[in-house]
Amino acid sequence: MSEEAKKKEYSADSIQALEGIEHVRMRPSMYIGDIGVRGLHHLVYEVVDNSIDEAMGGHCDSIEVTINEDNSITTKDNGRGIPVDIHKKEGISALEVVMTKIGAGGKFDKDSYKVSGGLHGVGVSVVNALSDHLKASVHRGGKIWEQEYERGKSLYPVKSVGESKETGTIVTFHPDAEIFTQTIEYSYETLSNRMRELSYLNKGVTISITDRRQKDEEGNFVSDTFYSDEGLKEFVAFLDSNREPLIRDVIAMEGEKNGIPVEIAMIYNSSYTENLHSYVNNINTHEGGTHLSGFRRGLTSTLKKYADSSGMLDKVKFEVAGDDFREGLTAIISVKVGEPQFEGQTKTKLGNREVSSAVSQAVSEMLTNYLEEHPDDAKIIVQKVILAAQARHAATKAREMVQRKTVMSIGGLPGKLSDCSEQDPSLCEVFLVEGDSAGGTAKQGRDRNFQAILPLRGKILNVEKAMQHKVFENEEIKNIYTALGVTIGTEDDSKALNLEKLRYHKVVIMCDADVDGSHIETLILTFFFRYMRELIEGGHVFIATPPLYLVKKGSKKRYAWSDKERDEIVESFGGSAPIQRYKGLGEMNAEQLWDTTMNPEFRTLRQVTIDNATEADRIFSMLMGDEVPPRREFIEKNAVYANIDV
Ligand code: 0RA
Repeated sequence: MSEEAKKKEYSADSIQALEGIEHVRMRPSMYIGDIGVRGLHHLVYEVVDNSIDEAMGGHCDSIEVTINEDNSITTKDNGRGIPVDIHKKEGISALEVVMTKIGAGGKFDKDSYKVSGGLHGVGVSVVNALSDHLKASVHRGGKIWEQEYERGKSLYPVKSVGESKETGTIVTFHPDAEIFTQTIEYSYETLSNRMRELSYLNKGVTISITDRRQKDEEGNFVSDTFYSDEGLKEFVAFLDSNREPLIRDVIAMEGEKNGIPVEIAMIYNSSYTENLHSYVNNINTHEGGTHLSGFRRGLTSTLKKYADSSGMLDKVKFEVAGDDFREGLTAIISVKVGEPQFEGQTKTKLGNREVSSAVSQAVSEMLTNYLEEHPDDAKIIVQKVILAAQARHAATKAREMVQRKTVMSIGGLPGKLSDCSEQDPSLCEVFLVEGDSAGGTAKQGRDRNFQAILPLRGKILNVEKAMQHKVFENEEIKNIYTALGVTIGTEDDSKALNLEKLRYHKVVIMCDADVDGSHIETLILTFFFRYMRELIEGGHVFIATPPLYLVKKGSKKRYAWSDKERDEIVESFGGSAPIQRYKGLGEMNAEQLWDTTMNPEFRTLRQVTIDNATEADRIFSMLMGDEVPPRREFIEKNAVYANIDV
C-alpha cells in the first residue's frame, strides 16, 4: 500500500471511529439502556465485565473498584493488561482501538476467552464516549502505558510512563454530565450489591469496592471486599440466611452439558415462596427463558419420578403439579452462553433453545444423586411437595372467588373504594391509604376526576409468612385485586398476573411518615413483590411522600420533608418559628394533604422498581420473616425500602 493510500485509509477509519462516538453520544440509550441512574451504573458494570472476562479466562483474580470524591470511578485488575502493540489493521496502539472504536469490544481474539458479560456487550469504548474524561493505564511487558481521552477522543498517543513488574489494567472515568443530565452521583449500595453478586457468580475472584466520599466511625473509607470459595452454593445460603432450611445442605452442581457451562445451587426452606434467580453470562435474566424452563422441567420430572417410586404418593388423592415442587425452593441457575439471544420486554429473557435440555439434564443428574445419597432429606422434600399440593387445591378455590368477583366488577367494586370519574386507566390513580380516618381526609382532598381512594384497615396480612390460600382469602387483599381490576392465572402460568383490565396506571401507597407507617408500607410492598410483581415491573407502583413538618410564621408557611429542610426554613424565617410535626396523615387537613402529597404539580412520588431482584427478595425475607434480630438491626440501619426504590 502506498503512503498516500495508507493515509487515506487511516483517516477514513478515524472518521468512522468519530461517527461511532458521535452516535453513542447522540443515542446513548441504544448502548446502555437509559441515561438515568441505571445507565450511569451500567458504565461501571461494563468496565468491570471486561476484568471479569480476564478472570474467566484464568488471567485475573483481583478486581478493585473505587468511587472517587468527584464521582469518577477507578477500576483496577491484575489481568494481562489491554494489549498496547500497534494494531495491524488500524495502525495505532491496540489500547487506542479498544478505547475509541465503537464495536471493537476489545475482542479481536475471539477464542482467547469465552463470553463477555455486559448486558449490551458494548465494550469500554462506549464508557469512554460517555465520559468527559477517561484515563487508561496498562501494566504489561515490563512497562506502564498510558492514554487519556475526552468524550471518547484520545488526547495524545499511547505513551510509556514507567516500569512495572506487574500486569493489569487501571481505568478511571468520569461520567459526562452533558449525557447524564439527571445525576452523576453513584450509589455505593447499588455498586456493592452488584460486586457481591459478581463474586458469587465468579468464585475465586476477590472483588473489593471503596467509597472515597464516605468514612466509617473509625475514619476509614467505606469499603467491602467480596470473595467466594464455593460460588452459587454460598450465594443460595446468603439469600436464605433469614429463612429456616428444611434440608441439611445446599444442593449444588457445576459442569458442562453439551458444551454449555452450567452451575446450579438450590435448597428448600420452610417458607411458602418460590425464589428462583437465573443468570446468563453474569447477567440477571429477570424474565427467565430457556435455562429456567429447563431447570423447572428437570426438577419436576426428577422429583416426580422419585416420589412415585418411593410410594409416598400412593395415598395422595389430588394431582401434584409443577408449582408444588417449587414451594419453599430457593435456587440459582447460572449458564455461560457464547452467543446469547436475549428477548422479552427488558431483553432479559434467554431465547437459545439448546440451553433448555442442557440445564434440564444437569438438574436431573444432580438431584438424582442427592436424593439417592440423602434419603432423609428426600423424604422431607416429598412431604413438603405433598403439603404444597394440598394447600394449592385450597388456594385454587379461594383464588376462583377473587377472580369471579373481579369479573363481575360492575357493582362488584369494594364498598370502601371511592372511585374516580375518569374512565381512561392511563389517566387514573388510586391511593392505598392506611386507616379509615386518613382515608377520609384523602377522599376530601383528592381530585375526584382522576384520583380514587382505597382505605386499608390497619396492618395488612404479612404474605411472607402466609400460605397462598390465606392470602387470597384476606379481605384487604381481595379488595386490592378487585379495585385494581387485575386477575390471576393464565393458561400456562397459574400465578401470572393479568394486567389488561388494570383500572389505574398509577397505584400510590400513602402511609404515615413514621415507624408504623413504614411497616405498613413494607407489608403492602411485600404483597406487591410476591403477588403482583408485574405491576412493579410495569412501573405502576409509587410511594407518596407526606411532609414531616409545617413551619409557620405570620402568614408565611412552608412544609419540610427532612430535619435539614426544617432547619433551613426556620433559618430563612429569621431563626425562630413555630413548628408543627405531623405524626400522621390524619393530622393534616384535606387541603394540606392535597397541597403537599397528592397534587401532581407539587408532590413527589417515588417510583418503586426492582433494581436487584435477589437483594429485594432477601430484604423482604428479612423484614417479614421469623428472625427478629436481623430485622431490627436492618431497620435501624436503613430506610425500610433502601434497595427497592430509585
Ligand atoms: C483485549 C485483548 C486482551 C485483553 C483485553 C482486551 C483486556 C481488556 C480489559 C479491560 C479491563 N481490563 C482488561 N483486561 C484485558 C487479550 C490480551 C492478551 O492476549 O494478552
